[in-house]
Amino acid sequence: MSEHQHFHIAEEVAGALTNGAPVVALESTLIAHGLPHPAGAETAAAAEAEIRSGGAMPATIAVLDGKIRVGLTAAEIERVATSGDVAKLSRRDLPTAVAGRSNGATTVAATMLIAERVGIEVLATGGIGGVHRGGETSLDVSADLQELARTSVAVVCAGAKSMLDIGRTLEVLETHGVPVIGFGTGSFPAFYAQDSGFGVDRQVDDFGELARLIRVKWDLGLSGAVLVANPIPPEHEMDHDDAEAAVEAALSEAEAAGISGSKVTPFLLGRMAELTAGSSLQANIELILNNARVAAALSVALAALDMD
Ligand code: PSU
Ligand code: MN
Repeated sequence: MSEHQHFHIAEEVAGALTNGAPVVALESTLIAHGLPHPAGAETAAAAEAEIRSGGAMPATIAVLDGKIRVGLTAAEIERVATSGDVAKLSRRDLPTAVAGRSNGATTVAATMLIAERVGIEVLATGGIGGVHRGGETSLDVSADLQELARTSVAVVCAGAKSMLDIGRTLEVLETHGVPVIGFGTGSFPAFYAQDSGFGVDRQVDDFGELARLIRVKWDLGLSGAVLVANPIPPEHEMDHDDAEAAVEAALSEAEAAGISGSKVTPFLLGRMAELTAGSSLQANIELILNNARVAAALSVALAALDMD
Protein backbone atom coordinates (compact mmCIF):
# COMPACT_ATOMS: atom_id res chain seq x y z
CA MET A 1 0.00 0.00 0.00
CA SER A 2 1.36 3.40 -0.86
CA GLU A 3 0.60 6.69 0.79
CA HIS A 4 -0.93 8.39 -2.22
CA GLN A 5 -3.70 5.83 -2.66
CA HIS A 6 -5.24 7.29 0.48
CA PHE A 7 -5.38 10.83 -0.92
CA HIS A 8 -7.64 12.47 -3.45
CA ILE A 9 -6.56 15.97 -4.43
CA ALA A 10 -9.15 17.95 -6.40
CA GLU A 11 -7.94 18.72 -9.90
CA GLU A 12 -7.86 22.50 -9.55
CA VAL A 13 -6.05 22.25 -6.20
CA ALA A 14 -3.46 19.89 -7.70
CA GLY A 15 -3.00 22.31 -10.61
CA ALA A 16 -2.47 25.28 -8.28
CA LEU A 17 0.06 23.34 -6.21
CA THR A 18 1.99 22.26 -9.30
CA ASN A 19 2.16 25.88 -10.49
CA GLY A 20 3.24 27.25 -7.10
CA ALA A 21 0.02 29.28 -6.98
CA PRO A 22 -1.39 30.29 -3.58
CA VAL A 23 -3.55 27.67 -1.85
CA VAL A 24 -5.34 27.87 1.52
CA ALA A 25 -6.40 24.76 3.46
CA LEU A 26 -9.67 24.89 5.40
CA GLU A 27 -10.55 22.58 8.26
CA SER A 28 -13.92 20.77 8.28
CA THR A 29 -14.65 20.13 11.96
CA LEU A 30 -16.24 23.54 12.14
CA ILE A 31 -18.59 22.49 9.30
CA ALA A 32 -19.67 19.21 10.91
CA HIS A 33 -19.33 19.87 14.64
CA GLY A 34 -18.60 23.56 15.19
CA LEU A 35 -21.56 25.29 13.54
CA PRO A 36 -25.19 24.10 13.45
CA HIS A 37 -26.72 23.17 10.09
CA PRO A 38 -27.10 25.01 7.71
CA ALA A 39 -24.55 27.55 9.02
CA GLY A 40 -21.72 25.02 8.67
CA ALA A 41 -22.12 24.38 4.96
CA GLU A 42 -22.99 28.00 4.19
CA THR A 43 -19.97 29.34 6.06
CA ALA A 44 -17.68 26.80 4.38
CA ALA A 45 -18.89 27.95 0.96
CA ALA A 46 -18.58 31.62 1.91
CA ALA A 47 -15.03 31.09 3.24
CA GLU A 48 -14.07 29.40 -0.03
CA ALA A 49 -15.53 32.34 -1.97
CA GLU A 50 -13.52 34.82 0.13
CA ILE A 51 -10.33 32.89 -0.60
CA ARG A 52 -11.03 32.81 -4.33
CA SER A 53 -11.76 36.53 -4.45
CA GLY A 54 -8.50 37.08 -2.57
CA GLY A 55 -6.65 35.40 -5.43
CA ALA A 56 -5.99 32.01 -3.83
CA MET A 57 -7.33 28.47 -4.24
CA PRO A 58 -9.38 27.06 -1.34
CA ALA A 59 -8.88 23.44 -0.33
CA THR A 60 -11.35 22.22 2.28
CA ILE A 61 -10.10 18.96 3.77
CA ALA A 62 -12.11 15.98 5.06
CA VAL A 63 -12.19 12.18 4.90
CA LEU A 64 -14.97 10.61 2.80
CA ASP A 65 -15.30 6.85 2.39
CA GLY A 66 -11.79 6.48 3.78
CA LYS A 67 -10.16 8.81 1.26
CA ILE A 68 -8.38 11.92 2.47
CA ARG A 69 -9.90 14.57 0.23
CA VAL A 70 -8.09 17.84 -0.37
CA GLY A 71 -10.58 20.19 -2.04
CA LEU A 72 -14.28 19.36 -1.70
CA THR A 73 -17.15 19.97 -4.11
CA ALA A 74 -20.25 21.80 -2.83
CA ALA A 75 -22.01 18.43 -2.64
CA GLU A 76 -19.18 16.97 -0.57
CA ILE A 77 -19.27 19.94 1.82
CA GLU A 78 -23.02 19.36 2.17
CA ARG A 79 -22.31 15.70 2.97
CA VAL A 80 -19.82 16.66 5.69
CA ALA A 81 -22.40 19.08 7.13
CA THR A 82 -25.42 16.78 7.10
CA SER A 83 -24.39 13.11 7.29
CA GLY A 84 -24.88 11.72 10.75
CA ASP A 85 -21.78 9.54 10.47
CA VAL A 86 -19.05 12.18 10.20
CA ALA A 87 -16.59 11.66 13.04
CA LYS A 88 -14.33 14.36 14.44
CA LEU A 89 -10.82 13.46 13.34
CA SER A 90 -7.69 14.68 15.01
CA ARG A 91 -4.21 13.16 14.41
CA ARG A 92 -5.09 10.14 16.57
CA ASP A 93 -8.26 9.34 14.61
CA LEU A 94 -7.04 9.63 11.04
CA PRO A 95 -5.72 6.05 10.56
CA THR A 96 -8.91 4.54 12.00
CA ALA A 97 -11.10 6.55 9.62
CA VAL A 98 -9.01 5.75 6.55
CA ALA A 99 -8.63 2.05 7.37
CA GLY A 100 -12.36 1.80 8.18
CA ARG A 101 -13.29 3.54 4.90
CA SER A 102 -15.42 5.92 6.92
CA ASN A 103 -16.22 9.64 6.98
CA GLY A 104 -14.76 12.34 9.14
CA ALA A 105 -14.20 16.05 9.53
CA THR A 106 -10.66 17.15 10.29
CA THR A 107 -9.64 19.33 13.23
CA VAL A 108 -6.92 21.96 12.94
CA ALA A 109 -4.34 19.29 13.89
CA ALA A 110 -5.41 16.74 11.25
CA THR A 111 -5.92 19.44 8.60
CA MET A 112 -2.41 20.77 9.26
CA LEU A 113 -0.70 17.44 8.86
CA ILE A 114 -2.59 16.71 5.63
CA ALA A 115 -1.84 20.22 4.30
CA GLU A 116 1.87 19.80 4.97
CA ARG A 117 1.87 16.39 3.30
CA VAL A 118 0.44 17.84 0.05
CA GLY A 119 2.45 21.10 0.12
CA ILE A 120 -0.12 23.65 1.35
CA GLU A 121 1.51 26.29 3.57
CA VAL A 122 -1.46 28.28 4.91
CA LEU A 123 -4.52 27.11 6.84
CA ALA A 124 -7.55 29.11 7.95
CA THR A 125 -9.76 28.16 10.89
CA GLY A 126 -11.98 29.88 13.46
CA GLY A 127 -10.13 29.25 16.68
CA ILE A 128 -7.50 26.72 17.67
CA GLY A 129 -7.95 24.13 20.38
CA GLY A 130 -5.87 24.70 23.48
CA VAL A 131 -5.46 23.88 27.14
CA HIS A 132 -8.93 23.48 28.62
CA ARG A 133 -9.73 25.18 31.91
CA GLY A 134 -8.60 22.72 34.57
CA GLY A 135 -6.29 21.14 31.98
CA GLU A 136 -3.45 21.10 34.49
CA THR A 137 -5.27 18.25 36.26
CA SER A 138 -7.51 16.73 33.53
CA LEU A 139 -4.68 16.89 30.95
CA ASP A 140 -7.31 17.93 28.38
CA VAL A 141 -4.92 19.71 26.06
CA SER A 142 -5.90 19.85 22.39
CA ALA A 143 -3.73 17.88 19.95
CA ASP A 144 -3.74 21.12 17.93
CA LEU A 145 -0.93 22.38 20.20
CA GLN A 146 1.32 19.36 19.49
CA GLU A 147 0.64 19.74 15.81
CA LEU A 148 1.50 23.44 15.85
CA ALA A 149 4.78 22.39 17.48
CA ARG A 150 5.76 19.91 14.79
CA THR A 151 4.03 20.71 11.49
CA SER A 152 5.14 23.53 9.20
CA VAL A 153 1.94 25.33 8.25
CA ALA A 154 0.96 28.93 9.00
CA VAL A 155 -2.37 28.84 10.85
CA VAL A 156 -4.66 31.88 10.77
CA CYS A 157 -7.09 31.97 13.70
CA ALA A 158 -9.04 34.44 15.83
CA GLY A 159 -7.16 33.26 18.92
CA ALA A 160 -8.60 30.74 21.32
CA LYS A 161 -11.95 30.84 23.03
CA SER A 162 -12.15 32.13 26.57
CA MET A 163 -13.69 28.78 27.53
CA LEU A 164 -10.09 27.57 27.24
CA ASP A 165 -7.28 28.53 29.57
CA ILE A 166 -5.68 31.10 27.29
CA GLY A 167 -2.70 31.80 29.55
CA ARG A 168 -1.69 28.14 29.74
CA THR A 169 -2.37 27.69 26.01
CA LEU A 170 0.16 30.45 25.28
CA GLU A 171 2.65 28.89 27.72
CA VAL A 172 2.49 25.56 25.85
CA LEU A 173 2.98 27.33 22.51
CA GLU A 174 6.05 29.09 23.90
CA THR A 175 7.47 25.81 25.24
CA HIS A 176 7.11 24.30 21.78
CA GLY A 177 8.68 27.25 19.96
CA VAL A 178 5.57 28.35 18.09
CA PRO A 179 5.73 32.08 17.25
CA VAL A 180 2.41 33.78 18.00
CA ILE A 181 2.05 36.78 15.71
CA GLY A 182 -0.68 39.35 16.20
CA PHE A 183 -1.86 40.55 12.81
CA GLY A 184 -2.46 44.26 13.32
CA THR A 185 -2.66 43.78 17.09
CA GLY A 186 -0.39 43.54 20.10
CA SER A 187 -2.84 41.45 22.10
CA PHE A 188 -3.86 37.84 21.66
CA PRO A 189 -7.51 37.73 20.56
CA ALA A 190 -10.17 35.77 22.46
CA PHE A 191 -12.27 34.48 19.54
CA TYR A 192 -15.58 36.29 20.28
CA ALA A 193 -13.62 39.32 21.51
CA GLN A 194 -10.65 41.24 20.13
CA ASP A 195 -8.54 41.13 23.28
CA SER A 196 -7.90 38.29 25.74
CA GLY A 197 -5.78 40.42 28.03
CA PHE A 198 -2.69 38.42 27.01
CA GLY A 199 -0.02 39.70 24.64
CA VAL A 200 1.45 38.19 21.48
CA ASP A 201 5.15 37.59 20.76
CA ARG A 202 5.14 40.17 18.04
CA GLN A 203 2.77 42.42 16.14
CA VAL A 204 3.01 42.44 12.34
CA ASP A 205 0.93 44.83 10.27
CA ASP A 206 1.49 43.82 6.67
CA PHE A 207 1.38 40.66 4.61
CA GLY A 208 4.85 41.00 3.06
CA GLU A 209 6.48 41.18 6.47
CA LEU A 210 4.35 38.31 7.77
CA ALA A 211 5.23 36.12 4.78
CA ARG A 212 8.95 36.88 5.22
CA LEU A 213 8.87 35.96 8.90
CA ILE A 214 7.22 32.62 8.11
CA ARG A 215 9.60 31.86 5.23
CA VAL A 216 12.64 32.74 7.37
CA LYS A 217 11.48 30.42 10.16
CA TRP A 218 11.30 27.48 7.78
CA ASP A 219 14.51 28.48 5.94
CA LEU A 220 16.26 28.28 9.31
CA GLY A 221 15.18 24.66 9.55
CA LEU A 222 12.78 25.46 12.40
CA SER A 223 9.90 23.17 11.61
CA GLY A 224 6.49 23.78 13.11
CA ALA A 225 3.77 26.35 12.71
CA VAL A 226 3.55 30.08 12.90
CA LEU A 227 0.29 31.05 14.59
CA VAL A 228 -1.26 34.15 13.05
CA ALA A 229 -3.73 35.66 15.51
CA ASN A 230 -6.28 37.77 13.65
CA PRO A 231 -8.89 39.46 15.85
CA ILE A 232 -12.60 39.41 15.05
CA PRO A 233 -13.60 42.69 13.32
CA PRO A 234 -14.71 45.19 16.02
CA GLU A 235 -18.23 45.55 14.61
CA HIS A 236 -18.84 41.82 15.16
CA GLU A 237 -17.26 41.51 18.58
CA MET A 238 -19.47 40.19 21.41
CA ASP A 239 -19.95 41.99 24.67
CA HIS A 240 -17.29 40.62 27.02
CA ASP A 241 -19.64 40.02 29.96
CA ASP A 242 -22.29 38.29 27.80
CA ALA A 243 -19.68 35.97 26.31
CA GLU A 244 -18.12 35.23 29.69
CA ALA A 245 -21.50 34.48 31.32
CA ALA A 246 -22.38 32.05 28.53
CA VAL A 247 -18.95 30.38 28.73
CA GLU A 248 -19.32 29.89 32.50
CA ALA A 249 -22.81 28.42 32.07
CA ALA A 250 -21.77 26.11 29.21
CA LEU A 251 -18.74 24.89 31.17
CA SER A 252 -20.74 23.98 34.26
CA GLU A 253 -23.35 22.20 32.12
CA ALA A 254 -20.59 20.21 30.41
CA GLU A 255 -19.20 19.21 33.78
CA ALA A 256 -22.61 18.28 35.18
CA ALA A 257 -23.34 16.19 32.07
CA GLY A 258 -19.98 14.43 32.33
CA ILE A 259 -18.90 15.47 28.82
CA SER A 260 -15.24 14.66 28.18
CA GLY A 261 -12.61 14.16 25.49
CA SER A 262 -13.26 15.25 21.92
CA LYS A 263 -16.96 15.92 22.68
CA VAL A 264 -16.16 18.88 24.93
CA THR A 265 -15.52 21.50 22.24
CA PRO A 266 -18.63 20.73 20.09
CA PHE A 267 -20.81 20.65 23.23
CA LEU A 268 -19.57 24.03 24.44
CA LEU A 269 -19.93 25.63 21.01
CA GLY A 270 -23.52 24.40 20.65
CA ARG A 271 -24.55 25.55 24.11
CA MET A 272 -22.87 28.93 23.59
CA ALA A 273 -24.97 29.53 20.46
CA GLU A 274 -28.16 28.61 22.35
CA LEU A 275 -27.31 30.62 25.46
CA THR A 276 -26.46 33.77 23.50
CA ALA A 277 -29.52 33.47 21.21
CA GLY A 278 -27.30 33.10 18.18
CA SER A 279 -25.06 36.10 18.72
CA SER A 280 -22.03 33.86 19.39
CA LEU A 281 -22.89 31.97 16.20
CA GLN A 282 -22.95 35.18 14.15
CA ALA A 283 -19.61 36.24 15.65
CA ASN A 284 -18.19 32.78 14.90
CA ILE A 285 -19.21 33.02 11.23
CA GLU A 286 -17.81 36.54 10.81
CA LEU A 287 -14.43 35.69 12.32
CA ILE A 288 -14.09 32.62 10.09
CA LEU A 289 -14.68 34.76 6.98
CA ASN A 290 -12.21 37.35 8.25
CA ASN A 291 -9.60 34.63 8.77
CA ALA A 292 -10.22 33.29 5.26
CA ARG A 293 -9.50 36.77 3.82
CA VAL A 294 -6.26 37.13 5.79
CA ALA A 295 -5.15 33.59 4.93
CA ALA A 296 -5.73 34.24 1.21
CA ALA A 297 -3.68 37.44 1.29
CA LEU A 298 -0.93 35.70 3.26
CA SER A 299 -0.73 32.82 0.79
CA VAL A 300 -0.53 35.33 -2.09
CA ALA A 301 2.32 37.13 -0.27
CA LEU A 302 4.16 33.84 0.32
CA ALA A 303 3.86 32.92 -3.35
CA ALA A 304 5.10 36.41 -4.35
CA LEU A 305 8.17 36.05 -2.08
CA ASP A 306 9.13 32.90 -3.93
CA MET A 307 9.05 34.80 -7.26
CA ASP A 308 11.70 37.32 -6.09
N1 PSU B 1 -12.70 26.12 17.98
C1 PSU B 1 -13.82 26.64 17.44
N2 PSU B 1 -14.59 25.89 16.61
C2 PSU B 1 -14.24 24.61 16.32
C3 PSU B 1 -13.04 24.09 16.86
C4 PSU B 1 -12.31 24.87 17.70
O1 PSU B 1 -14.12 27.77 17.71
O2 PSU B 1 -14.97 23.97 15.56
C5 PSU B 1 -12.60 22.73 16.47
C6 PSU B 1 -11.34 22.86 15.60
O3 PSU B 1 -11.45 21.95 14.54
C7 PSU B 1 -10.22 22.49 16.54
C8 PSU B 1 -10.91 21.45 17.40
O4 PSU B 1 -9.09 21.99 15.87
O5 PSU B 1 -12.22 21.97 17.60
C9 PSU B 1 -10.21 21.22 18.71
O6 PSU B 1 -10.81 20.14 19.37
P1 PSU B 1 -10.08 19.44 20.59
O7 PSU B 1 -10.05 20.50 21.67
O8 PSU B 1 -10.93 18.26 20.93
O9 PSU B 1 -8.70 19.10 20.11
MN1 MN C 1 -9.61 17.88 24.11
